[in-house]
Order: sequence, then structure tokens, then C-alpha cells
Amino acid sequence: MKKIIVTATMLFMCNLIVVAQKIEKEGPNGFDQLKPAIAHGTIDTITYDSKTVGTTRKALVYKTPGFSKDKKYPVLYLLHGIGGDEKEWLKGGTPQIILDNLFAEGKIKPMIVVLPNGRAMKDDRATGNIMAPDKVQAFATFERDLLDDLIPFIEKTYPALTDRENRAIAGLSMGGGQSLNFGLGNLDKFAWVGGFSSAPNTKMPEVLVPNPEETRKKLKLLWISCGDKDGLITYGKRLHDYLLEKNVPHVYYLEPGGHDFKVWKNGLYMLSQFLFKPVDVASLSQYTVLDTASVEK
Ligand code: FER
Repeated sequence: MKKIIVTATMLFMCNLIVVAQKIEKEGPNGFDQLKPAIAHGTIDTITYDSKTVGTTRKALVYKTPGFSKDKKYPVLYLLHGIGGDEKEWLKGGTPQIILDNLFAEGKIKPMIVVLPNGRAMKDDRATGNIMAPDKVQAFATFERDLLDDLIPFIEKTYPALTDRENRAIAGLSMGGGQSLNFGLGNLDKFAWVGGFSSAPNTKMPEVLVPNPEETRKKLKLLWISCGDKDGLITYGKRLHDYLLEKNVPHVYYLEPGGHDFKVWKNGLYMLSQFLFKPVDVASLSQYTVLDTASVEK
């Protein structure tokens, strides 16, 4: 009898290890290194008319390796932080390299990634006092610019799939707050929402998710991640606690780190592998542990 119990326990443990190994929690060495031998996506700079701001505005558009006008692609809108602009991700996070590498390994769906300027005002550069009230307000104004101006432009210019299940929004810090605010606030437009180290612009959980049942039904994935030493952790944690209480499936992933691109690159690495694929909701809670052993190299 004792033998059977020991054997059963060992089998159970082995099974746990196998399940745990399926979940990759950090990009492997080289995930963000340029690999010349693989196919690369291309990046366009686009200019669109913004009725919201009353100017023309710039954004960058990454097109998957093998991009063809004859196919249709889902779109990820990837937003920057308070000190950045449409180029911040490219300069600090090399998303094109991360995504090319993942694509070469067959780990992500082909997609278009739009890098907008989320400071929707006439002078949208990250100069002077970036914390000035009018500049911070411009990050909220971007909701209208995104929905009314940029998304329609992208969808008439690029071969984009235009239903909510093929549209994702994610971002870092101020862009994380924007993604949660705009994504959860417009479930008719977005089915995939991600906030990395979301900033104080993140609305209160009751405002973001007033109807948990509707959010549960409509969202494909809600991703919340943060460095465990980031002072802004309270904004993601506050939402995570509320979602747990209301039983809304989501990923709440803490990793060792501060408020920096190491954490945000890893956020993109992980989130992008979920996008536009069937989601196993039961697996999501396994990320909600700070499992230092599995993330330290
Ligand atoms: C703040 C602290 C941080 C704030 C914004 C941030 C508007 C944003 C940081 C970032 O985007 O990196 O008090 O207020």
C-alpha cells in the first residue's frame, strides 16, 4: 500500500513538472538578438490625419515576415510610456527583433503591429516637462485619436482583419494604463488587452470592469504584468485583486525587475505568443506566482 502511495505521489509530481515546463516565463538567451539568417518583417512610417488633434500624426507599422497584400492580418496596437513617442519601443525594446525571432520559430501568428504616438496633442514630442498636465491629459485624449482616426486609417491602408477578435492593445507604463482603459472600455473594439507596469493613469477596477460577466464573455485575454520592484505595481495589483474577486480570468505575471525595458520586452515576448490563438483559460492562473527559480538565468 505504502509503495502504491509513493509511486502515485511520484507520478503526480512528474506530471506537475511537465505541466510547469510548458509555461515559459522568460525569453531564452538571444530572444532579442538580431538573427541575420531568418526572414525579417519590415517597418513603415505612416502619417494620418487626426480629426481629434487637428494635425497629421505619425506612427510606425511593423509588418510580419512574409507580409502580403493578398492576405489579411490581425493587428496589435503597442503603446509607449510617458517619456517616449512612437519610436520608444523600437529604440529601447526592439520589438521587431523579438517578433521576427518568435515568428521564425512558429511561436506567433503573422500580424501587423502598430506603434502609435500616444500623446495626442499638436506638439506630441517627449520634450520639456513630460509630466505637465496638458501632456498627461493628451494620453487620455489618445483614446479618440486611436478609435476615430488611427484605427480607421490602418484598416483602410493595410490588409487588416477588422473584427474585435483580431484587434489587440498593449503597452508599457502610461501605455499600459491606456491599454487597460481603452481596451476594457471598448470591448466592442478589442478582445486582447495587455498592461505592462501600468501607470497611475490606469482607471479604478470598478470603472474598468463594471460588468465582470460581460468582460469575462468578450475578452480573449487580459494580461497584467510588472516588475516586482516597480513602484507602480499597485495599479496592476489593484486590478488583479478585483478580477480575482469577480472571477474574471486573466494573467497577473510578476517578474524580478524594475520599471524598465527588460520587463517590457519579456512582456511582449510572452503576450505575443498568446495573441490571436485559442486560449486555455485554465492555464492562465499558473502565471500568477513570482516563481524566481524559473525566471533567473
Ligand atoms: C506618475 C508616475 C509614472 C505618472 C506617470 C508615470 C502621470 C508614468 C511612467 C511611464 O510611463 O514610464 O505619477 O503620472
